[in-house]
Amino acid sequence: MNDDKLDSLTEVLAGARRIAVLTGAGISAESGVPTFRGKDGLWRQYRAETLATPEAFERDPTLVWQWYDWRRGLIAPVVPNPGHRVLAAWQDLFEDIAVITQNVDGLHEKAGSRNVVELHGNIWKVRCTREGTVSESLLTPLPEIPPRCPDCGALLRPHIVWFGEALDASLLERAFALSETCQVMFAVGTSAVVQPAASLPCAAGRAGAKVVEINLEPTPLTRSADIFLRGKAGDILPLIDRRLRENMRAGGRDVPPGP
Ligand code: BV8
Repeated sequence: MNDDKLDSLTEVLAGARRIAVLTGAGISAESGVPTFRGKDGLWRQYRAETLATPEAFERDPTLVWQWYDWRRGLIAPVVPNPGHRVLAAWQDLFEDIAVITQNVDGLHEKAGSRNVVELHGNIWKVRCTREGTVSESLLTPLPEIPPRCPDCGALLRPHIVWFGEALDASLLERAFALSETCQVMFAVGTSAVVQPAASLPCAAGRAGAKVVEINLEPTPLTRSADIFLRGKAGDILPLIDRRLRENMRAGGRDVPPGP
């Protein structure tokens, strides 16, 4: 990343109070969580419509649960990477930083981020298909597939938003409000194709925020972003963090050491 881009970004950040960050599977890739559309992505081995849809669950709940149980097993041992940790540490630098994630792996909370909007749910939560009650289920592998509600015996489903399902309206409203009132909006590790999440950075830009994209490659968002930083989130976010803290200290701010 060239120094001018880094300097102009850290200048904007030094004056910002409210930051919003939309993250996708790419921020968890360096923790070992497979992405969806990458060369070794989840969708390469499976077709989305056969698994991550309500119709698939209706047709074959065992198959869908086998896939999620396998993913839960993959995610259980992974830990947050430097990208997650920088975003958590920025809670001490900015008045307000919100992480809006499409990921279901829970790694932002594990890294210490508190204001996290999980747009697509969480792979460690299950929901009763009859009563709608949501509970946490950390057992992996699952003792029985498909799992059933201990209260009523109905099927449990992953508390995850599938294709063709509406997102939680209050979460989506909160995500747009955060995007439209921030001074800087990051889009980190997302292919920016899944709606309505992909519309958030555009909404932020229309509301006057600086839009900064961090990705290995350009996406449909890149042409409208103010700054595109090409590379790994786990490298670029720590680089921004170091330069930002240097600038803040030079400006006389008492800044804690980075993560
Ligand atoms: C809805 C849960 C309406 C499942 C997921 C408008 C236009 C077109 C289509 C639609 C539209 N509105 C709705 C749709 C349909 C659909 C959609 O958007 N389809 C797409 C594919 C075209 N949207 C929906 O169905 C949504 N529902 O709108 O409902 C409605 C309204 C009322 C009533 C009824 C219905 C629901 C969308 C949610 C679907 N669920 N996940 C699960 O996880 O099992 S989406 C799934 O994709 C994941 O959540 C994932 O997070 C998300 C987005 O993918 P990314 O996170 O971006 O991951 P991806 O692999 O694609 O990309 C990774 C990126 O990281 C790459 O760019 C790569 O270069 C980069 N990268 C890799 N490594 C790194 C890196 N970057 C930096 N550093 C690295 N190290």
